[in-house]
Amino acid sequence: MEKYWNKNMECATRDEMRALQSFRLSQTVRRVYENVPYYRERMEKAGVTPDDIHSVDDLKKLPFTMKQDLRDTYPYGLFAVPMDQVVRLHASSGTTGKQIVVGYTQNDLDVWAECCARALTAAGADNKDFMHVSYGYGLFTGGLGLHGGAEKVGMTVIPVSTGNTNRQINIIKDFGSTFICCTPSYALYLAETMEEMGITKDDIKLKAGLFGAEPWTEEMRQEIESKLGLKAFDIYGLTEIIGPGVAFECSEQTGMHINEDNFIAETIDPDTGEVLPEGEQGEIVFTCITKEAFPLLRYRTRDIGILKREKCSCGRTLIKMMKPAGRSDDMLIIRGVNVFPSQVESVLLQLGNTAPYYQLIVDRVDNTDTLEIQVEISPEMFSDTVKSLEDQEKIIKNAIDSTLGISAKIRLVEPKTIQRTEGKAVRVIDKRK
Ligand code: DLL
Repeated sequence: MEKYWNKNMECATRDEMRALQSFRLSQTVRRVYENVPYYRERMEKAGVTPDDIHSVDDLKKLPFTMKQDLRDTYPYGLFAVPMDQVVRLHASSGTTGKQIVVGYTQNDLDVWAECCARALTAAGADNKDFMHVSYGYGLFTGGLGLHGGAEKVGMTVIPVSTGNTNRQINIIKDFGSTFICCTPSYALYLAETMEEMGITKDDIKLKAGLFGAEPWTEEMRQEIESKLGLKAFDIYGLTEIIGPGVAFECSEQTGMHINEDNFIAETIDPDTGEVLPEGEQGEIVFTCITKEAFPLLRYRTRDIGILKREKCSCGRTLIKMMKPAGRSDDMLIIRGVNVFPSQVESVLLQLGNTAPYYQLIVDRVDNTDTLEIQVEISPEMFSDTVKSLEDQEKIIKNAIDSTLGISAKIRLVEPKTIQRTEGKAVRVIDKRK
């Protein structure tokens, strides 16, 4: 039996949801127009006023908001309430550029906890479960975001944060954690460390995990599930919109339901800004329609994804986004060809014989882009003959070249060579920059 946290919202009819979205959108636009001079100026320039926004169909009249707008108004220029109503700040540095700051009212924190509570409930959690939170606590939204959701569900929350992997495993074992959340790459590192400590999946009680904050493939899901003995669910979000819980997976596991009563999603052509029909791949854009302190309008996420509204066996009617292939700014252009690190991950894990650790090293030699892929081999392979390693290298090279459409140099490296991370994995080193 599928469990819901808020069945009214998660299973609303299309008409009910659209009416609610339209109402909330027009209210948010008016509030933002009245309280945020930056937005008012942008809207005036675009020739729109709140009186032009009556329904979701009018969304396209509004200008986009970009990360640069957040930087230009740093730190509080886009806040829509006085600071005495702001009870929490979070920040995100990203890999490049100045950090951005976001704020929450008490009501925003409640909305956020509800979004995460829906995700946890969809993964099967209830108040009898123990929740091990290995996302970082602090300015990063992962730790405190899922913490709030788990408390709302009434789970016994274990706020471990990142670090000291051996200790984390002892806690999972001794405290009887049944749920865990961390990045998918850290989940694998936990599995690897567990093996070194001689602890098997039968010694722990984990039954499900919520993994996100970075792209990961179906193959990686299978790897995590078999090594940790749990069911792995995807969870998506970004600091600018609220944090984790913007979208979450249900038992069907064919995409993530977007919490549409709080965030309206669109896909656009990243080059022209044109809105694409549902089902077409494009850049995902979100508009917050319940946030008080930091309600972004038409925020361009840079995440490349597909929106699908199909009947889901879980009973939820919330639109789904397919696993993002990656970010348009993570996408590498190598000799003119678009390459996502997730394509490499998928090939490697399908082939087997390698550990799920890899890094793409891109450089420019004599004006030509080069791509080297360092791949960790499994400890079993490591003890093989040179000949069989060479054969393996060839097999990987052929598979990678035909998937990516460009030629890559494959370098097999010893187990444990590629650095493990507690947060988001570093998949690319681009020396051209
Ligand atoms: O990563 C929030 C989060 C925490 C999500 C914990 C899920 C779990 P940021 O640090 O602002 O926030 O990074 C947001 O991470 O735009 C995507 O590019 C990427 N991302 C997040 N979740 C997923 C996912 C958090 N499930 C950026 N799959 C987003 C693929 C994801 N990419």
